[in-house]
Amino acid sequence: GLSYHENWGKAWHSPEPRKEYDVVIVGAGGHGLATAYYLAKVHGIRNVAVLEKGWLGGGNTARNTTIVRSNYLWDESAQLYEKAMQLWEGLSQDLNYNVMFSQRGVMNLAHNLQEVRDTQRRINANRYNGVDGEWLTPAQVKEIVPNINLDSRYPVLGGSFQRRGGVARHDAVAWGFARAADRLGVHIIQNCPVTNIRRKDGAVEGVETGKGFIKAKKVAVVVAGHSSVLADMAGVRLPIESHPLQALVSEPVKPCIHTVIMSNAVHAYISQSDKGDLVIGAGIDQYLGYGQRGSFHSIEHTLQAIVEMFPSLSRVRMNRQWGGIVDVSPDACPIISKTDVKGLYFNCGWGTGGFKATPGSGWVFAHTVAHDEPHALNKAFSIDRFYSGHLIDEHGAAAVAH
Ligand code: FAD
Ligand code: PYC
Repeated sequence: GLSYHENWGKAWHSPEPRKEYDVVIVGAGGHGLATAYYLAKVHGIRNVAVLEKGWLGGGNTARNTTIVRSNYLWDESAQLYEKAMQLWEGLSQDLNYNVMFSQRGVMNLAHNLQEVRDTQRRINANRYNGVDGEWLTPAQVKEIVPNINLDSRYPVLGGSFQRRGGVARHDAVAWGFARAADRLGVHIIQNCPVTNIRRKDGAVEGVETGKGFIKAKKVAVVVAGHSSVLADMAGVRLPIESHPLQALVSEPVKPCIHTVIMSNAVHAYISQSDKGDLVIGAGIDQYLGYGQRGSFHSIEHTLQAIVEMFPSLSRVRMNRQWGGIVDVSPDACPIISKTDVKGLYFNCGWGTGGFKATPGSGWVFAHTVAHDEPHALNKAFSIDRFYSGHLIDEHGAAAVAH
């Protein structure tokens, strides 16, 4: 069908690496590519390479359930995720690439009285921060999601609703940022694993890779589940644990779920893709590991909950299941930070919830790398909070069981 389009140009080039760059970004997920794009576009730094051990966008960017929202509890995180939301709202135009951002709303269900109180508190905090949110009674939940069973083993007592939340097409986000960064002169180099970070006199010198040594004035690491592995190469310790997180999709069915529904208590969330697949995700697998798969009992538990809440889905067949490796920090918040090694920066700890942050993460990380100082929006997310004790506990708003 596409045979008449054989002269299509490549979306991005695959250059041989230069000997030296101003900035080397490790990891071509959405966050690394967004960082490269904003470095080039906003800060005019174009002698940049993004090094990827596999194919671009093949990590968690390709494996997530694409939920986008900004309804976090504390001021610091609400403002950071809200910046990302505002960037999402203009992203397809900015990149000239359709990232299929669909603001179909995100609902977080409450199943017990404590969850009702916590959720209502969060809605109030959100509104103070200019983040939209409203409380839904069970009847209002049913109006938006007619096929939900409110009276199962997990009774629905209400929920929050962020109407500006929704989903985006994960691959398109990586591809859109990659193409736009490439057009600004950024080198994107795939199949190029970083195997060591060289330092001299307390400063970064460059990276050893599968394609040889590459010198760099600055090295910015954005490798999600492999963050502590890369940190170890530079003698830096990060308070990060790597866990599998699983998701699965069904065969396509006719439209039956028109918003995103999340339930922390039952460890399940569900939406429906434009193609018709039901996209379902689980809580994290409790063990640590780097295998991009998970254990059967986690998804079995999730599907039990989904079927209790949506009995009409009990006969739908599941097509595919997979796992990604998420980088979980002690307060369920990211680390976007300089390190004690001059010229070395880390952006990690997004855990189960970094897809929604992709443009905002790139925006503030590019600023941090360009100025060697955090942006006002990521100042509170520096690594030193684990020494000062100024943690930002977002386990509740993370909305995925940890
Ligand atoms: P990645 O896309 O993983 O990119 C990191 C890249 O670094 C990878 O491509 C990897 O190959 C590369 N890399 C690693 N080591 C090296 C090396 N040594 N050299 C070179 N490259 C290297 N978040 C949400 O907001 N909403 C959701 O609905 C959601 N659902 C999720 C569901 C699942 C099942 C999973 C696994 C995650 C989910 N997340 C969600 C979390 C989200 O996917 C991540 O936080 C986010 O995608 C991280 O983006 P990234 O660009 O940092 O990571
Ligand atoms: O952070 O909203 C989220 C999320 C949903 C599924 C996984 N993470």
